[in-house]
Amino acid sequence: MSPVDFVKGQLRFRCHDGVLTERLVQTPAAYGLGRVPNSTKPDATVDSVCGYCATGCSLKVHLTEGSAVNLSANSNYPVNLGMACPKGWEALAPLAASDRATTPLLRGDDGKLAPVTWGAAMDAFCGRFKDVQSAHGAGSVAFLSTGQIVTEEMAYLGALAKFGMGVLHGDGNTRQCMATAATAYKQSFGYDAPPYTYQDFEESDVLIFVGANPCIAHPIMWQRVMRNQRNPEIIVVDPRKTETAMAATKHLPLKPKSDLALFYGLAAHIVSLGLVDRAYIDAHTNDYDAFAAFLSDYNLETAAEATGLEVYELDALAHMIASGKRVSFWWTMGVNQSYEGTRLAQSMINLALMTGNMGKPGTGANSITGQCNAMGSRLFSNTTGLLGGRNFESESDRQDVADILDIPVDSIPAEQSLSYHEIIDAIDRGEIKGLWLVATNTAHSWINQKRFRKVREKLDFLVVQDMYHTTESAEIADLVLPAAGWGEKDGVFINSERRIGRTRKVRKAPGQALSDFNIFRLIAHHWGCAELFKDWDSPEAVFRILTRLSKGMPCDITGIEGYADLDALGGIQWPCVSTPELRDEHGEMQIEQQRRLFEDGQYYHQDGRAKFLFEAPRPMPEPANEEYPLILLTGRGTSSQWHTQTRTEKSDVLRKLYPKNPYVEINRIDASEQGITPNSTVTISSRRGSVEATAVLLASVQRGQVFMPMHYGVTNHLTADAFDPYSKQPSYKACAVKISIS
Ligand SMILES: Nc1nc2c(c(=O)[nH]1)N[C@H]1C(S)=C(S)[C@@H](COP(=O)(O)OP(=O)(O)OC[C@H]3O[C@@H](n4cnc5c(=O)[nH]c(N)nc54)[C@H](O)[C@@H]3O)O[C@H]1N2
Ligand SMILES: Nc1nc2c(c(=O)[nH]1)N[C@H]1C(S)=C(S)[C@@H](COP(=O)(O)OP(=O)(O)OC[C@H]3O[C@@H](n4cnc5c(=O)[nH]c(N)nc54)[C@H](O)[C@@H]3O)O[C@H]1N2
Ligand code: SF4
Ligand SMILES: [Mo]
Repeated sequence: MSPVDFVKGQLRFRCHDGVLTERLVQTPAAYGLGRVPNSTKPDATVDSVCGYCATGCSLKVHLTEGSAVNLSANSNYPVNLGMACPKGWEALAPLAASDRATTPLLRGDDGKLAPVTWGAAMDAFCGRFKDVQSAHGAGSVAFLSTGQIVTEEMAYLGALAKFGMGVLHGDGNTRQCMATAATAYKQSFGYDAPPYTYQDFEESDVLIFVGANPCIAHPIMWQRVMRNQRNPEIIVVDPRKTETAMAATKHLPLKPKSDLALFYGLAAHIVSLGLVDRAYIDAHTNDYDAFAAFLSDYNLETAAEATGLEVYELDALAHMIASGKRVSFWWTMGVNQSYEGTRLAQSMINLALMTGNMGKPGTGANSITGQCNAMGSRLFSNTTGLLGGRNFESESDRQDVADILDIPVDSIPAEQSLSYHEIIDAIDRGEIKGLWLVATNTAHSWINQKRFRKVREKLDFLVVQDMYHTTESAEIADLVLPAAGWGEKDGVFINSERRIGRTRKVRKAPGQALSDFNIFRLIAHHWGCAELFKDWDSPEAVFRILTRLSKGMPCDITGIEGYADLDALGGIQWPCVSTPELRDEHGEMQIEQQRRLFEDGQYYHQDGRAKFLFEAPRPMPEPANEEYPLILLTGRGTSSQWHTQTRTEKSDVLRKLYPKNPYVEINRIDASEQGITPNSTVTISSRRGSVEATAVLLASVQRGQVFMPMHYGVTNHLTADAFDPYSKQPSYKACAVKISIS
């Protein structure tokens, strides 16, 4: 089962059990990338944060006559220390693709999308959406945004839609991704605040990865783990033996969705051993006694029963958590994308609190973020929370925002937005008739596609704002607005460790494509609400407005005066409060490059304490049964594929590093019992539909389970729309399916 590496041409591959993945440590030479041909020797370089994942690596972009010709990994940035993954190395390739949207496209009477001018596109956008609003009310137009545009654009979109256009409901694709972590932190800590800094990967003695596959999804974070000199225990809790599980010191292949029972059992055992940190609990938390009482129903046996793991393994893990010097929990989508994700995230937060593993180097209950700017969207997208982590329902919050932005307070809606799936439900009920998608490909990534496609038919007008006119969503739009992508515009991203970093325009967008920022300005003008945004005339001007909006909030960044500060320091983590001590006599910032939260044990609830939250585990919404005997897991396939593949499929190099066609990983014994042979075509069916994929037979998936990457459109034709009741995040990771030979 150990991986095999081999080199083919200039490419170095890693092969896991018959499946090609790619090498994780990158040097330009290993890939034949990052080499600048002599003819295009750069005359300048600029640093820009990568536009894919939330690691937030800095790339050094090589310029000739002001335009990007190549790039390399920045060795002088505290995040990636000279490393980048294949997507980063190939970040420029998708910009040159032939299917870039270069003019607005409007669906004509013949039912076809045809090029129109920006003027005609604006007439259609404003005319059609205003018609919908006058017929069905202001709330009948909604938007769905993203974690992949710069923070300044996100804020502009949210402010334009909600304050300028009277739109009541808008959410982001971060609902699919980070809503659970955000909700869990808010409830436990009083604010959505991932506490860690990447240095913690290197300073921990016990790292517990839960439902996270950083080897594939966050390869450079994984490299940071590999730099840890403390000989750490690395525990991976995942039903599959992932690339990360293979590289760990211990893999716990639990049954899908049994994590909550696992962590309650571990917590109960730690209590029974008397290994809790009572001093920390008493000084910094609330509701521990109720939690301890709740735990009386749990123990290692109940955990072993639920998870299928052995009591002795769990006992060892409980001792490691309770006695390890520096213990850290790291979770990603195996936790967040669950019908009980919020309580599950909090079950790890509880363990960290009760063992005093918070606020110290190498500790923490740490959610790893997904997209390059998911963290920006959590603070500033103005979707389900008011700008800066405020609440729409709070009169004083609305007044604060109105004062800072100098806009009438009654232009700010007093109600909370519907979340993503509630917006889809409202379309289904005929209450929302206009939808605007910005930088997200709902017609591939959203759960239960068959339903989404049906619901789409109920919309009077669908606008898709994207870099490409070929995405599944653009193809079913009434109007396509051509957008510039990463590398074609300026702004900031906020990475997983709360680091605000700059990304830059290093190329001109093709044809008439405009940055999202300029599209929003154009819409404000045509809609007739430009007056509200008179000061929002450049990304940096908006960044300064955002710093004002952060004042007094936990994410306070009033100390950052402009982009130059971010350049000078290699990005800056929030908070960064303006104080007299922040700068020396030359005006230079005196601030640590790596900062974690809660070092003083002060949380953001009014009384400064964190809260224990817990609830009994519930059964899986769609368990396997006789007709559908297998549990389908979904997630990331390789580090060369990004989501719905609109960008990564445009690179010749990346395309060589992943399978072209959809595939399903099946346990070898299950397959042989059904007569399924390697690489044959099989039909996978759920209660919602049937799709075909190539069978890949592995021992790394357990019996009774199969795995399909989300990168192929077919996967979400199978998934079942179940949601966490608190975070409203979809439970993408488990539904019941059957497989037959095609
Ligand atoms: N089954 C299953 N489904 C899943 C998941 C899973 O694990 N399993 N994961 C979920 C998660 S965590 C996520 S985050 C979502 C991701 O789902 P999506 O957000 O839908 O996926 P992307 O392919 O990243 O879509 C981004 C779109 O924005 C466009 N774009 C890129 N940059 C820009 C820009 O600067 N401006 C504009 N206007 N457009 C731009 C791209 O071309 C692309 O069409 O998928 C979710 N879906
Ligand atoms: N190459 C690449 N990198 C990416 C992305 C990408 O598309 N491609 N997307 C980015 C984004 S937006 C995100 S959100 C992250 C996602 O990053 P990850 O969450 O690390 O990736 P996933 O593969 O979606 O899910 C992680 C693991 O959860 C496991 N899992 C499924 N069910 C359960 C369960 O019940 N319990 C436990 N413990 N584990 C379970 C799956 O087997 C899977 O290995 O990656 C980011 N990085
Ligand atoms: S790890 Fe993430 S941020 Fe770093 S180069 Fe790869 S995709 Fe970009
Ligand atoms: Mo995500």
